[in-house]
Amino acid sequence: MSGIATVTAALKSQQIETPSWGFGNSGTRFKVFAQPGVPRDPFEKLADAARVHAVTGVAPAVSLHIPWDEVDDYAALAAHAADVGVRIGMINSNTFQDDDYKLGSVAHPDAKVRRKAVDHLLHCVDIMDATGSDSLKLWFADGTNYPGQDDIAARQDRLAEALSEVYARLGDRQRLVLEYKLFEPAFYTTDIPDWGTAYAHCLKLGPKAKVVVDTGHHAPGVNIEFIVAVLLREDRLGAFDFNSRFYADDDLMVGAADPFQLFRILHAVSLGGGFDPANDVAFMLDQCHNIEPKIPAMIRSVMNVQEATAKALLVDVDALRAAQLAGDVLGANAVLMDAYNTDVRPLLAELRQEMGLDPDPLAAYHASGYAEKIAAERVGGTQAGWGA
Ligand code: LRH
Ligand code: MN
Ligand code: MN
Repeated sequence: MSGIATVTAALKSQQIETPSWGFGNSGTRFKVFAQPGVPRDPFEKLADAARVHAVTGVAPAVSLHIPWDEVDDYAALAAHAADVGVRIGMINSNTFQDDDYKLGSVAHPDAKVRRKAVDHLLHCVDIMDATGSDSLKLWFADGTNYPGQDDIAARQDRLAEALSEVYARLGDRQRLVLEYKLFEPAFYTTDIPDWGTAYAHCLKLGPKAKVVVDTGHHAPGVNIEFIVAVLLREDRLGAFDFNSRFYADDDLMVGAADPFQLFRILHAVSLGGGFDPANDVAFMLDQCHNIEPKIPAMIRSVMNVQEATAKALLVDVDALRAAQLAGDVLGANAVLMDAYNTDVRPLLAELRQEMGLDPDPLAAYHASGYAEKIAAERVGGTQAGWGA
């Protein structure tokens, strides 16, 4: 295959997973601005996600968040996903919304609360069984607010014990991916604050445990591509939660705040073999659309990941290696910048046409009349949102 054929083949096979919660109403702690046509249940969230896939062709999987997406019949939900043209992706656990979790969930000092949290995680594995999902995605809000509030090492022990019980329950084709976050909602210690802590737990658990890099979960200035390169080298990069941020965990559309960082991260993915489907790196979006229309925002985000991926794949790796080995600092940097500064939009438009799609996914969505249809149909009932 020619260089460009390899790039287009990789772009066609890349899958970008969308989050069910990104289709619901969300906001800040100051206000949730409700939007017309927002889904009222998980079935409608899947229908909306299917529209994103229909116009982009690369978003066939949808992450669920439990209990936000709790239903009585998961086989029916999976069947509905297939009917509308998508499938259920990762199952995200939620052990942060009950009053019981005030002092934590799996690291809580009280064994009864830990039991409740682990039971929820096991319930999530049951849902994986019922839906065919292969990944359990774990993020814990656990931590403390004040020095002395709890014992840091004891909390790690409790966390490790909970993780190993869940790990033991996984089937042969199932895995868990563990997400870290520097702070929030805990402000003094967070029990999994960084990739090192997540990696240490994954190493102890075994090969079916990998790390999730949420691009909004680091201190400002952290070199995320370095983390990605190291995790890929250790075969422990499980997934991305893509979003962008200016300050903290802003959950803005991916590629909006710092497209160059997104390119650098995806360049590290490319060099580390992360685009090879055999390496099982999931490219997920984890963002909340507070003021922007949700389905178009998701389409835009998928396109932003595709554009950054295309640029990363266009890096002339041979020229880069030659410049690096020759100690040509400026030459090596120029190779990278040439790729970053390439306008890949015509390439992606052509690729979409080859896939039988409209070259302009947003225009295709707007022309479809879907937004008007759901605004008219979805009246009454409670609109699902972040936390509903
Ligand atoms: C935590 C997080 C995690 C949750 C999601 C709703 O900040 O990134 O992935 O599951 O937000
Ligand atoms: Mn996340
Ligand atoms: Mn987050």
